[in-house]
Amino acid sequence: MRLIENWFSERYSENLQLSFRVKDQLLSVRTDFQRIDVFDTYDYGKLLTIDGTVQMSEYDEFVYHEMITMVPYYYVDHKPRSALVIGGGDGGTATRLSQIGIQEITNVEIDTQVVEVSKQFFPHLTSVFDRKGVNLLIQDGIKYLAETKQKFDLIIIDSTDPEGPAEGLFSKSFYENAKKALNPGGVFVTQSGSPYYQPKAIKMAYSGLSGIFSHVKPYTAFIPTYPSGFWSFTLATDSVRPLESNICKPGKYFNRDVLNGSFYLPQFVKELIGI
Ligand code: AG3
Repeated sequence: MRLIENWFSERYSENLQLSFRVKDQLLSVRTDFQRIDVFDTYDYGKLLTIDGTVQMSEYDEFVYHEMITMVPYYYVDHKPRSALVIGGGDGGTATRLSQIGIQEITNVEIDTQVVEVSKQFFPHLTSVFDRKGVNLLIQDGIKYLAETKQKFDLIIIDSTDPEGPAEGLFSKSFYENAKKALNPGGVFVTQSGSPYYQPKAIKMAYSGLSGIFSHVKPYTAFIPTYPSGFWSFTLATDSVRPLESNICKPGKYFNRDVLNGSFYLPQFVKELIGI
């Protein structure tokens, strides 16, 4: 990754980019799948990027990781015990799952280097992989879901953008396999990109999941280091229980109001997905 006068920039379009002033470039490695970089930034601490796109910063990872775990947690129609994470080799998603009381976690990451790099720079997030009940598998999540006989209460897709290795994680056949691997009353959730800069991602997730699950509900969060700062997730399930949001424990971003409010979509997002 090129550093111009100690700034790392993620390019959103021909005409817009977000730049972080960088104290130091801590690592740059080309793996079998992608290029991984780690920067030490002034405003957001350590920053993990893949193919020039921000995956996680030390100071705002809590938003993404709380929202991708805690929201679906409260939608499972029983107390969730088991979860499958596809992607998420940085450990952030598995860490939050473990904190909210899910002990049986299978985490399938395609690129062993994502885990190795994260162990080096974000050990507080990867230590979950050493915990009893947490099973880290280095393999292709698409193949894993097509073949597994196991069933889970939660399936979480913590992927990169739907280009390159992650593209198949937004396909209908993948969603069908996910449904087969869910326990009754279980919940599927995928990150589905920035409605401003990646309208394709939320459209693919919404339309693909709609044919397969009876309830498909996109929700959003504010994540400063991601394109436009406005981010979407798409949740899918076959059974919605009345939410007992009065029992929900707040995180640092997540709370009872966020649980309900994040599902209220701006008009342009509704129109994007045709609802
Ligand atoms: N995975 C979703 C990151 C997508 C960011 N896209 C971008 N910056 N263009 C995050 C992995 C964190 N566990």
